[in-house]
Amino acid sequence: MPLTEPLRVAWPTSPAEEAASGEASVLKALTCIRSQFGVAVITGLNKRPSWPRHNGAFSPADLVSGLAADSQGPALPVPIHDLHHETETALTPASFFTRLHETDESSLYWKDGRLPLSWTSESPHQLEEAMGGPLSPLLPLSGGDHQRFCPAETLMLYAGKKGSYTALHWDPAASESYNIMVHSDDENTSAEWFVVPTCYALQFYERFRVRGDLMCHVRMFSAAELDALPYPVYHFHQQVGDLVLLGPLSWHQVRNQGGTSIKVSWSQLSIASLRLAVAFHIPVCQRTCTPVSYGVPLVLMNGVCTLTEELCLVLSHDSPRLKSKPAFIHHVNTLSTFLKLFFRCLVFEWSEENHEPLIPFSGRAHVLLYMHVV
Ligand SMILES: O=C(O)CCC(=O)C(=O)O
Repeated sequence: MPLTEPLRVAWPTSPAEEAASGEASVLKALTCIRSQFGVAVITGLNKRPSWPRHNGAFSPADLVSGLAADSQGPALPVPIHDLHHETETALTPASFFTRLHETDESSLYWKDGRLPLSWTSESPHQLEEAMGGPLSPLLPLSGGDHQRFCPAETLMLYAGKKGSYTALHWDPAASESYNIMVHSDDENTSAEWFVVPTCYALQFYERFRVRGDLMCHVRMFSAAELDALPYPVYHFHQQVGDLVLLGPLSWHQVRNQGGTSIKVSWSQLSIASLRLAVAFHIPVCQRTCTPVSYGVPLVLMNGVCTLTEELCLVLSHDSPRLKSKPAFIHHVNTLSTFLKLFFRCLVFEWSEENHEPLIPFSGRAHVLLYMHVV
């Protein structure tokens, strides 16, 4: 099938337009990935007035000085992938960027890196400035991100240029992926994405897992191979200011083009993620012994406990936070979904095929919880 374009949502350029249509734009993108299981790109966020611009914000120099401030001295060496030689080497952030600037093409890739606190944690941080207001539900642990029940750090940095790439993979726990390019050297710099969307993720997995290389993040597929598949595969270029949103279980590969770019990625666990994780991802991960099968049951168990406590509080104190009727109904529906999904995890763990419990709590706790819930 021919390669397909994602939904592109151009972000409004003025504060007045943003106030009028920003929320609707975010909803459109989220509906695309959560209900239609497509791929969305919100473009032009670097043109927002609130996009951080001070002292070359988000530039390589800003990254180097931010990390140096965090380590209260010169920035420490970080692991850099040399994709050509299939090795990993330790370089200081400054020497990594010097090496990149020496050539037009480099297989050195700083991937899955740590971000400076000034970008992601200090208040107000740069990512918050870049993606505040109507965009803030898309930030980690915001909006409908159920990772809040078992917080895990998912923010990651990608810095590289032409010659570097991330091979095809899907993100853990059927989480949604968010990725924003925050810096590029020039207008010829981009990242080329190929995405197999949610609906065909399992089909794709079944077709290629015989080769055994999907889970290892090592295989780059050619455009022709993906084009020949009997279902749509998304193909697009991400430029500075573009935020890519992928639905749960989307397989994706990324190739950097042109000069140096810096991207920031994170993930969210929506209800759709949890449903798909329980139905598909956990069984697949258990077959391949991937530890990700532990995370989702933990999120569900903590979620059941927290949502129940919150509900008790509302019922006993008429808490102002959840007083309004739609919010209350939403809360009850969420708890009910969490309970059903947690049940499914318990049943799965105790089924004939799985004699050994794989989730990290004791059999007794399973049974007590099961009794409590019933
Ligand atoms: O930009 C890249 O190289 C990979 C990004 C990625 O895999 C992600 O954001 O999930």
